Amino acid sequence: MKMPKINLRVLKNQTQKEIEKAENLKELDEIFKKYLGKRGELTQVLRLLEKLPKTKRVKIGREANELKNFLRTAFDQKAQELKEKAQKKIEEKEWIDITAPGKKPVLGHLHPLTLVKREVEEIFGSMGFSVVEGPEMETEWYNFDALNIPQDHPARDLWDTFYLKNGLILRTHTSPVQVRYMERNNPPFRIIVPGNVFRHEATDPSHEFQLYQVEGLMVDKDVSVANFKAVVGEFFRKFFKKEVKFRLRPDFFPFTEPSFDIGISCVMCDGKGCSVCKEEGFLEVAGAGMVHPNVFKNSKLIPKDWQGWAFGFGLERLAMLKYKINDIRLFRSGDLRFLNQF
Ligand code: FA5
Repeated sequence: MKMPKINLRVLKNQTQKEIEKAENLKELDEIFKKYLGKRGELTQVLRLLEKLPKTKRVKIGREANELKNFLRTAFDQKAQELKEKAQKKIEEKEWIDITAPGKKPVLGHLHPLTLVKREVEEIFGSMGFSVVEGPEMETEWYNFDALNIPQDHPARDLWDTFYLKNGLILRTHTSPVQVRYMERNNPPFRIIVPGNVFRHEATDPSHEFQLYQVEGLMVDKDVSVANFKAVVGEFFRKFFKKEVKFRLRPDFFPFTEPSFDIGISCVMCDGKGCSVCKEEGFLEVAGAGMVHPNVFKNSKLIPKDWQGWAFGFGLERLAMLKYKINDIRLFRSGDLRFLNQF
């Protein structure tokens, strides 16, 4: 049989070059198969050996086996090298410096009105007031009639009302909850009612069409304006953390008699007069008064048996004074430059 010409040196050079060029383990495996696999070029040579005459067989056999061992070592070394390279790449990509300071997760924070609402609840809570809630969609009965505001009474014009298609309205104040609560609970009691109210009003630095109010109601056998002043004074002291100048002025609300509004010395201008307090030096923060006998009647309580006072604070106005905010519209603007300061 005529043997094909075998040039082991050429085979060696060629294999070495290809091994050298392999970029990854897959490529290297292909090269291994090409030369040392079942049908690999060197494997073929080894298979043909037995067909050679003995003299040649020994010589070529030794050389071919030496080449096989040499190439195996070369493949192993290259495989090791590629594995290390791949590992290094992964490490570079996934390297973690466990001594580096951690990244703080960005946590949200509470809205300034929520902060103020919670603080108001806590302060009144410390004076024995419970927190009560009522519906934002309200009947005209609770929002007006039960509060001594009959259909044709001009006082209805005090609050510009949003009327809903379902026959209800968006409550214009938190006072309807006074009646809702008194219908179901026997005095004595003290409650506050924080909640959203809605008014079809034009906005300006101190007016919004959606605002938060906190209603307060205290009913007992012998409750007076003096009690009211003491409680409100204590609230202001705790809320502003200092002695605060405030004034009660006669006002009119159909559901209180007498009625007054509460104004606080404007912190923006120190009482000198500015756009927030409309040049008055005082900012109106609440309406208040002694509960009207008709409201007791409409709440199924006997007026001569009970006395009570009530107030309705504007929560935004309190927050404006506390944090020196000069425009009420900022609260619901969603402007993060404003909100992130709290
Ligand atoms: C009332 O809403 C009465 N229900 C308050 C009350 C309760 C009186 C119990 C007597 C007894 P008034 O409309 O004045 O009253 O609103 C009360 C407070 O809400 C105001 O003093 C003010 O602080 C705030 N407020 C009212 N309207 C607005 C508005 N458009 N924007 C911002 N704050 C407002």
